[in-house]
Amino acid sequence: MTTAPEILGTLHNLKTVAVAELDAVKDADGIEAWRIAYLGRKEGRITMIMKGMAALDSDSKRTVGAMANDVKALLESQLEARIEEMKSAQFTHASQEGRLDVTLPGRRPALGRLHPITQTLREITNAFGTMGFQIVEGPEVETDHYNFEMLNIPKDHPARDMFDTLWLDHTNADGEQDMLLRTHTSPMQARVMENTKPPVRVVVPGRVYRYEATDATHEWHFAQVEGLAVDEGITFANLKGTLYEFARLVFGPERRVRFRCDFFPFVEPGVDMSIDCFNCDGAGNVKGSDDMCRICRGSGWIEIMGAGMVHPRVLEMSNIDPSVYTGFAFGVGVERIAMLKHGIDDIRYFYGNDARFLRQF
Ligand code: FA5
Repeated sequence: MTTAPEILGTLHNLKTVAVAELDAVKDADGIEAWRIAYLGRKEGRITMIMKGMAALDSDSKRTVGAMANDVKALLESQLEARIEEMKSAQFTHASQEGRLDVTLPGRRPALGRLHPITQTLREITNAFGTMGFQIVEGPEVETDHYNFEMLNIPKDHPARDMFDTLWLDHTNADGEQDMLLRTHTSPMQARVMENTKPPVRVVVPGRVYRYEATDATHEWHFAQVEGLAVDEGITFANLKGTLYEFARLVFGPERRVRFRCDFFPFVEPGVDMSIDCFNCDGAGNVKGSDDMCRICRGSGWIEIMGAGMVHPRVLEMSNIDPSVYTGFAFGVGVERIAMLKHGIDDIRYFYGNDARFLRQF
């Protein structure tokens, strides 16, 4: 945990470095990059420092908070001054060359933004980051071995039907198709366990693919965040505690959460976790009518992830002794989280490339 004197030291250094960097900035792009790095509302250095104060006692919070606000105000005023300075330098330069027509309307530069799914993905990984999970990434083109076999789904196992797979045109020595577009981020469970000795605590964000018909809550490609924790003495209580904290961080304390038994061959026991439907507030029907809510299909709940205790067989296959270690795993659907957070009633908006939709985030 970071202490108050450490945070004060960081703020002090940050002020000096930030002002020096701002002086060295040469153009509008540099100014914007500097602004995002230091004053960005989501992940700027000042914001991150303020977030880090949460664990301090109230006296320290007051002292550190006051200094953080002072530094923020100073950086904001320095930024304004630097922008004015650059504008007047530009004006002098251009008018000296006789090229500046001050009567022309200004041209507003088009600023890009992060896709709402990228934003949500970062929010999810940040939430698990606060609980000590590291981020790792894996390949989207996977082998049958990692996507299925290492997850306790051998060839011809009926559980393969749970995942409508997009196979690649590639065969092994026996003439069997052996490469695919990963149907979930779970293959990274085995890849991580093979290469890391417990304790393991990782989250794996990434894109997955399924040969599936699309509807309001299903896409054929979507994003998942896998989670895996393996250590001595990990229990189902740890899984529930972690996922409750995740729901609290991402949705706030008022959202209701439900766990139900579910089957995944790579966990035992397995569950799915749902959150009450944002569209009908969990009622199952459209407010003031008997019409069924089309988002939760009348159930009042939206499933956001599968989870469970890592199956001993999966640990064993990755050379981890199940008599010593236990673990939990989960796989969150990112689009479903974004829909819940923003009240979006059709998943297909995310990939329709309509700028009017995307501009809202
Ligand atoms: C899995 O993919 C498992 N790998 C999850 C898991 C991981 C279970 C670790 C146990 C341990 P499932 O097929 O239910 O499970 O997908 C997980 C989540 O992805 C779902 O809860 C849902 O939020 C999302 N999801 C599934 N299919 C789609 C789809 N077609 N479009 C959008 N999101 C989807």
